[in-house]
Amino acid sequence: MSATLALLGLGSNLAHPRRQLARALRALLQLPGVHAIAVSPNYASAPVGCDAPQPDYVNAVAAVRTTLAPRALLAALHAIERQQRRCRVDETRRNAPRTIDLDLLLYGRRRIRLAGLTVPHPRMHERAFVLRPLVDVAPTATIPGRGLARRFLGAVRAQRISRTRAHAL
Ligand code: PH2
Ligand code: MG
Ligand code: MG
Repeated sequence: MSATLALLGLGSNLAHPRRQLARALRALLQLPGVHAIAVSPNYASAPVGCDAPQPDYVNAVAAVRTTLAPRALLAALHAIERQQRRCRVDETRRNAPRTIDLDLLLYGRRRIRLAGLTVPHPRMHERAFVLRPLVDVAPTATIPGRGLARRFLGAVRAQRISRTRAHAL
């Protein structure tokens, strides 16, 4: 089976976010059928779209080559979230704070609409904390149906994000 380039969003705003991102990356690298190509720097930003105050996020994007089908890849991402004690049952509020959030942003040039899985991620083009690290690792990435990801950077420049250090892998 041929490998597909997938772009994954990582985010955390609880329990030592940088460590959470490093731990999730290590787990990603160990997945059978997933080979990391590039990982962006970490970026810190205020929470977007949250109704109550919560800590700032640390975000990054990883580019991987994978032979896993989209559903299998998503299941593997959810398993890593569970290993890091992300507790979805506590997340009665939309966008509740989380130890780790792993999002399948892009899967090749595919558009996918399945229950619980929409690719491209429907809000990725509106979020600086996704676009900036995505363009770092994949400068020519295209969001199917929308065009070059980097073309959306201008529209989100009012969203403040700042490069921040990374925890050792
Ligand atoms: N994730 C969300 C909601 N809001 N804000 C920032 N800055 N970073 C995130 O990763 C993030 C968010 C839902 O997944
Ligand atoms: Mg998610
Ligand atoms: Mg998310």
